[in-house]
Amino acid sequence: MPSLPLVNLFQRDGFCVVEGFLDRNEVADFLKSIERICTGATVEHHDATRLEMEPDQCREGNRVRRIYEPCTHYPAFRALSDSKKLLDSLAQLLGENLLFHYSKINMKPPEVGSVVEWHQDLAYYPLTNTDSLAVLFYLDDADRTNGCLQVIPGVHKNGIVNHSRDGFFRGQITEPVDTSKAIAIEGVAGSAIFLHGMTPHASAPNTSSHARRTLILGYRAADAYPIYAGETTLHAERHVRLVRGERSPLARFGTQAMPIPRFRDVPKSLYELQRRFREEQS
Ligand SMILES: O=C(O)CCC(=O)C(=O)O
Repeated sequence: MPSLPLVNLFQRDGFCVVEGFLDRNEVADFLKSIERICTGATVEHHDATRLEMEPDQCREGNRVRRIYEPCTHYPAFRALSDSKKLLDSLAQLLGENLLFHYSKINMKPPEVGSVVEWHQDLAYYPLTNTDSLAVLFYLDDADRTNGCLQVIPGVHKNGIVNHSRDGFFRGQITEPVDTSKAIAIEGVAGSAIFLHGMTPHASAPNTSSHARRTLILGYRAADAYPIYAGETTLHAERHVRLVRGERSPLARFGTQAMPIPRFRDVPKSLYELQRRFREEQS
């Protein structure tokens, strides 16, 4: 039976995977850039506006957890975010008028790479409609041992589940998550995962001796306008730019109710929000 076109898979499952989206040379070049960006960074001495370090290291520890906004700060990543090949794929999923939203590189270093708890990206930044996605590019081969992405397919049309407790947004789903249908997306370096903003996803800590570096680019339809949720909305909009088509004079409203996250403060990252919640629970 021929497999469904990717756009149908994306609509049905809330994600689709394109193996070999980046070729070996592109992956190697991105890894070299990452090495340059991280060289010399330690817990004690690093630019906290650009890098987040793994916790639980000594002051000289050099394991980076996340690189913030590579597509804003570094030309090689910017070029990918503007590339025709990527935007052509995105146009099939989100339409011809596209906004770039955010970018990050989650480093998941060997042995220590942090957990990412179950969450839906759209819970973080409510929009007037749900045409929003992230593209995750594996820059290393990823499997269960180094914390490949896990998703729950087919539930992205069911709305946003609760990410709050005691009136505050916690950065993760705060009710029991039915993971019986979850799948682990193992894949070779260069694979791209197109992940709908409503698809619940997570990843385990890296227990292997291999890194699992993943470059993540967020996009949305130009008529998906941010719903103001306080200072964090301004924070989330800082890197937004039109990458294809035109800005929309109209905000399109979907049929989904959008919970408004109430943040205690502007969190450093998802990892920190989730850690705080875990600590409060224990
Ligand atoms: O790095 C991962 O495994 C998942 C990342 C993620 O969900 C996020 O950063 O929002």
